[in-house]
Amino acid sequence: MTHMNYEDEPQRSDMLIVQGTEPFNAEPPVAALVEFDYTPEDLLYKRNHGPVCEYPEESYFLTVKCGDTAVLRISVPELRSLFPKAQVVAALQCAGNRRKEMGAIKPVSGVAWADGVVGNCKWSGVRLCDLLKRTGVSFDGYAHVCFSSYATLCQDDTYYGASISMKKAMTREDDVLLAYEMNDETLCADHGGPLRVVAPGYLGARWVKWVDTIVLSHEESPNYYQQRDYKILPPEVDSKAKALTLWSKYPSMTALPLNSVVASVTPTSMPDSPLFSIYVKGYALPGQLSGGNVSAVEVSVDEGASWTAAAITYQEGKWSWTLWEVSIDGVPPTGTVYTRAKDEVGGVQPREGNWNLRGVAFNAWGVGHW
Ligand SMILES: Nc1nc2c(c(=O)[nH]1)N[C@H]1C(S)=C(S)[C@@H](COP(=O)(O)O)O[C@H]1N2
Ligand SMILES: [Mo]
Repeated sequence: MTHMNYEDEPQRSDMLIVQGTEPFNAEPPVAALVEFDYTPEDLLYKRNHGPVCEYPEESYFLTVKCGDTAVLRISVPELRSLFPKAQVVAALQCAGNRRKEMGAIKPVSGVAWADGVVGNCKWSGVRLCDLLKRTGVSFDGYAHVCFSSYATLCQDDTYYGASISMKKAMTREDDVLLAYEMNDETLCADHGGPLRVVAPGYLGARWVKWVDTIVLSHEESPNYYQQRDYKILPPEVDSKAKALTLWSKYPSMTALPLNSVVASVTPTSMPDSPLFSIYVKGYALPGQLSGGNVSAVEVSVDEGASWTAAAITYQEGKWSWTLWEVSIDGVPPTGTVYTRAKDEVGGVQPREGNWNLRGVAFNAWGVGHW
């Protein structure tokens, strides 16, 4: 393996739970995470497959290619000045969110993330469709847009890469951006600055950080992280050896499923009663393929026999997360609360999540204890 240099890592907040330092992988405690509509940088998870480096914006260039032919080379300051600034509020989520819970069913391979590898931010930058139109090339026949970052080394390939369909890229309402700002501030190195892909509705792995090359292609990105990872293998594939010949047979993941999570449960005693009251808070995420955001979050203290609607306290547009809270009176001193999200197109979060080797896309009912 190539030697990777971890000497230039940025300063990081001590509010994160560190899962690994080389590469740096960390997530916030989920109770703190849901206190903010827009996740502050200090509380946004950091997920890396290699070192993080700071690059000056002035000398950071993006190259767009059709196949092998470069058709545009543009700096980040030029992207800022030559294109209208587009803005989208979108949740960023790692496919491995809740992996620890899936791993309790049967061991899985990957960072044992709890439920904090998600955040909701305001992203600003250039619309990918505006940039691609500016190249003047005909997109006919190119089915995929591949993003690469050659800037830093990574664990499993010579560069980090991913792709999305040309359709996703060119659908204006899908709001795919090349972002240079997060929450109205210059995008920092940890989150992909000077330039990263923002692909609302798609798993984090496609949001390529430090993007420096875009290739219009007939094929998906050949990169390891598009072809050999971030796929849902069937449950009988329970070892890396079995997976080896199967990766190419399964589709690359795009969207993550409808989900909800309990972030905190606060019990209080009730006057003149042996019973308690609980105050429950959490987040929910849309099942992003369906095209509808979360329409309701319900909680149950009797294993799903009856459900109470939670109040939605924050949701914004098509791609944001949903924050919710609810109080339930008359519960025993200890217990378990479950949650399920519903969406605008009739989807309901399932009771069980499907186990898979890489521990991705876990969306069983949310669960909390008091
Ligand atoms: N160049 C590069 N881009 C990357 C990654 C990476 O390791 N290198 N990790 C991906 C994964 S798996 C996720 S979940 C998100 C994490 O983004 P964040 O660190 O800004 O939270 O970035 C994606 N983009
Ligand atoms: Mo991820």
